[in-house]
Amino acid sequence: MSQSKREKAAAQPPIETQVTLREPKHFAGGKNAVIKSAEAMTREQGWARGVKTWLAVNQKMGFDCPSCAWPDPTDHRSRFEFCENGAKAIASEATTKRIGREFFAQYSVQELAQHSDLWLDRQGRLTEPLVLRPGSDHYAPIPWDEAFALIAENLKALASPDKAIFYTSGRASNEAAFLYQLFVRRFGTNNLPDCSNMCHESSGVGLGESIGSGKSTVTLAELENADTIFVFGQNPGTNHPRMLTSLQKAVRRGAKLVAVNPLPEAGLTAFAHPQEPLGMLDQATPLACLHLPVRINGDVALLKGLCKAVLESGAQDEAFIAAHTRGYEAFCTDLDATSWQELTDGCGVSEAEIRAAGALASQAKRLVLCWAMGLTQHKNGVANVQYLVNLVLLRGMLGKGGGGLLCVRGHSNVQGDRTMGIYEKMPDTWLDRLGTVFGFNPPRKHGLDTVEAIHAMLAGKASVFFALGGNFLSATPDTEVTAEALRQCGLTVQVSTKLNRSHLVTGETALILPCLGRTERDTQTSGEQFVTVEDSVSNVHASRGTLEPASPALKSEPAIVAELAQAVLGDDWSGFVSDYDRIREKIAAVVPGFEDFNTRVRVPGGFVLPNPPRERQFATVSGKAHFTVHPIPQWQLPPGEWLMMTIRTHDQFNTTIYGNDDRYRGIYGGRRVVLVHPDDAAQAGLTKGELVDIVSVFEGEERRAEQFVLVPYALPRRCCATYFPEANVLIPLRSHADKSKTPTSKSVVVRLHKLTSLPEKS
Ligand SMILES: Nc1nc2c(c(=O)[nH]1)N[C@H]1C(S)=C(S)[C@@H](COP(=O)(O)OP(=O)(O)OC[C@H]3O[C@@H](n4cnc5c(=O)[nH]c(N)nc54)[C@H](O)[C@@H]3O)O[C@H]1N2
Ligand SMILES: Nc1nc2c(c(=O)[nH]1)N[C@H]1C(S)=C(S)[C@@H](COP(=O)(O)OP(=O)(O)OC[C@H]3O[C@@H](n4cnc5c(=O)[nH]c(N)nc54)[C@H](O)[C@@H]3O)O[C@H]1N2
Ligand SMILES: [Mo]
Repeated sequence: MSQSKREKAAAQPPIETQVTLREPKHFAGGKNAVIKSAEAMTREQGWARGVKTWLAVNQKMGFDCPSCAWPDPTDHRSRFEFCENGAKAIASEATTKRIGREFFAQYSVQELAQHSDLWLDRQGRLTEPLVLRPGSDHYAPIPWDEAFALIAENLKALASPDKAIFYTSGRASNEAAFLYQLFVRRFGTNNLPDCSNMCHESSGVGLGESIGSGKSTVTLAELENADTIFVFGQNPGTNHPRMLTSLQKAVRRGAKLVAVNPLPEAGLTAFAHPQEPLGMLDQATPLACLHLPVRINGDVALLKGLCKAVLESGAQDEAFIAAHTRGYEAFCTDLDATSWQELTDGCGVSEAEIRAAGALASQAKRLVLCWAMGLTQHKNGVANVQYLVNLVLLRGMLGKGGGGLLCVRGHSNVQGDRTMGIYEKMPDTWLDRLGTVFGFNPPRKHGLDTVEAIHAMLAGKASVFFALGGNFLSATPDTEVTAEALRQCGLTVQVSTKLNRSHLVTGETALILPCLGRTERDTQTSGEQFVTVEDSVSNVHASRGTLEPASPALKSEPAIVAELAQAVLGDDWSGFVSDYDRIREKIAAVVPGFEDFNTRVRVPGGFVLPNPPRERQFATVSGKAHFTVHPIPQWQLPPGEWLMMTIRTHDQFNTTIYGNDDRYRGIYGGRRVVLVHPDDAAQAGLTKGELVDIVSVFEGEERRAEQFVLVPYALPRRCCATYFPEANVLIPLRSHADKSKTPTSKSVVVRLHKLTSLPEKS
């Protein structure tokens, strides 16, 4: 479909190269965490409203923090149960700023696209449904019923339901997600890609194959009681700050913490708890006793080394292995045949360091392995996760009262959304129950995941794109390609709280449907409603907003989905909207583990879903847990090429930019930076502060991101780091993990091209 008269809006944020560099920090938290929380709160909300949200967040009768999926303590909750970045997320959502029809009359989509992501977010909350008509450059108001009718008309006109794509971001509640997948499957497709495809999909696939369940096997209390904790590829100081409270507790009890990360992240080095008097004085507790500066994507080699060290010290749990696993012999044969030289070459960490960490893993009585995006976003992301499983199986640490796997999730309800059926390939048994409870035959053909959905839109095989939250354009790889894919669509629809770039790069017709956020009261005809979420350790609990909605025209996500379903399917879904207990009754009937949902979720703190691997029950093909064998990934980088990871700063939540600082890494006032080892920089003739273009190289194709400021930084040789989403333009759509299709956001081969120098800023 052509975009008649509309000029293209820029898919990438504008180039801004101001940056100030200071020394990186050696601890996370402290007084600055409190100061920054208060700054965000006062700037966006004001004190009265701000304190009201602070007192309700993560409390048993309050709302679930819209930031990460870190669990809440079951017993000892603090009066302020949130972190600096939770405070920023709340401030961003609960801001008192508003944008409505005047704003969109003033700015065309092309003009809006000239602004930074920070600017877009700072404009305030969306307040009414908006439409961008064919040929027009400005969004204009549209009544809700007309918006639903427009979507219904477009969906019904499709030659097949498979020509529509229904994306979900992991902030949607269980109730919204369940209704949404029901509507989508009743409409006739499994095209339900979600942010998880770009996130922990490698974990889900790897864990599913190896232990028969894609979820963590430990509780929060078990983490805090562990004696040995490894944190792989995760930056909790920024992305899961409340995890530092748990790590600090464990370390104070004598636990040993090992950080496996190319970067010496401040949050893994030490933590000053901002709610402790000494913490407020920046007195920090040292955390990791060992930092293994693994090369980017060196984890398979490193984990093989750890396993080899465990075997050499005879610390394997033979009884557990014999009773509960398969594949042990092949696993040992592979390790025997792998030399220490191959292992150290493969990860860039010395044999002595691997052996030191291996000794800790061997001696552990309660070993917990935690991980996040540093492991999943590689071609061999699934293999990375399966080697974590191998190590845990070797030590018999599943369901042993304390040890296990902690897959640290991102979005606050991404795990719950999957439990509710947001998945392009839900198992047949699940679909059978859905069909029986609702009296229809759900489609069985697997749907499209995120990468496949982009290909389908590009090829004209899908032409309606609907997003329940998120920022598809900026979160997905290959920004310019994804932009073209979205521009090919006849209709793109975004259910959103705040303005983002996916509202600007659209199909021929585009809709913005503004919804309530977590912090807001949700009142329906039967009274005030609550929703539910599931955290990283499978705890399901209620979330009740406390604030007056940003606008009377907002609808809740369940209401939007239900009204859309009514418009498309012609059924009456109003019962679901008037009382969310009616949705939960159906969830209880369809989803295993949710029996008596309405009663159990009303118990303060909620309930924990069953976790078969903890009981040493493995729903794998053999009924046992599986050791797996994978080769060490080989990176033969010719001179002048680097392996790049795209990571988050301390001032963003994914594509939502709260500020321009990355305080712990000492980078202030700008986001367009590329971090390289000082010796690599010197060798390449590059100097601190100079501007480079980054060119990625993949299967003979080149992609360019312009003008990044060079920052010498302590990371392994031949590795470099940039920030997401500015660098997404460099990630080829076809470069994704085997089996999980997670884009390789942390393994991008790049060259750095010299430009003219910037004036010295620091
Ligand atoms: N404040 C805030 N909180 C968030 C988010 C946010 O953007 N802001 N995002 C949320 C979401 S959706 C998610 S998924 C999580 C993300 O949480 P993280 O996974 O912590 O996020 P990233 O910044 O991608 O950091 C990945 C870490 O992995 C390391 N790393 C990169 N490559 C490798 C590698 O090859 N091997 C190893 N061992 N390490 C590597 C990086 O140095 C970095 O420390 O956080 C969630 N919470
Ligand atoms: N290069 C690179 N790319 C990555 C990653 C990476 O590490 N590197 N990480 C990947 C990961 S882990 C993830 S999870 C994805 C994230 O992908 P997404 O989940 O698609 O992106 P977000 O930036 O979290 O979405 C932010 C938008 O969600 C909307 N929103 C916020 N709250 C709500 C709400 O309550 N309801 C609704 N309906 N909308 C809301 C707002 O409009 C906001 O602009 O990005 C992935 N992309
Ligand atoms: Mo994520």
